[in-house]
Amino acid sequence: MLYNIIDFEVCGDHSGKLVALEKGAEFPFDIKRVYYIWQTDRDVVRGKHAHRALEQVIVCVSGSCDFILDDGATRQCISLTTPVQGLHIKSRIWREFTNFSEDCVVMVLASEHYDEADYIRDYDVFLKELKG
Ligand code: T46
Repeated sequence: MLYNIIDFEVCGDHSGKLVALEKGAEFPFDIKRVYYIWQTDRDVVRGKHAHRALEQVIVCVSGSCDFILDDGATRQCISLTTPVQGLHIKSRIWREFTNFSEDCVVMVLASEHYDEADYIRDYDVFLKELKG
């Protein structure tokens, strides 16, 4: 499985909408880090790596962008277009993301603290580690 889509519960009425993400049955891991990305030009390709252990839930809280996911056997493109869904990516999945709308803000909820040693930034090394 390359990814899961999590549908968030939305509170709100005519005064606006709210999504709360808390540790609990509906969330797949304990959140240790949150970061967000914005002001990325449409054609920039970010990511281009996999993680050895890290899991993430990725939410496009504004605008849209496309994620290309790859497990070494299958490659799939998923468009993120709504703040009411999260893209859950487990470890050992190669990801690239691009096609950013001007108003795109990507928020990432991560299962681990930042650790450069957790990154696999070379696609051939990624394939080798999958086989190993
Ligand atoms: C993913 C997408 C959605 C830090 O210093 N601390 C951090 O917590 C992070 C995430 C990054 N950095 C530094 C490390 C690099 O020098 O910021 C620079 C860019 O980081 P990274 O290559 O992780 O950025 P993206 O936008 O290519 O990818 C990130 C996630 O790492 C990635 O797994 O899925 O956001």
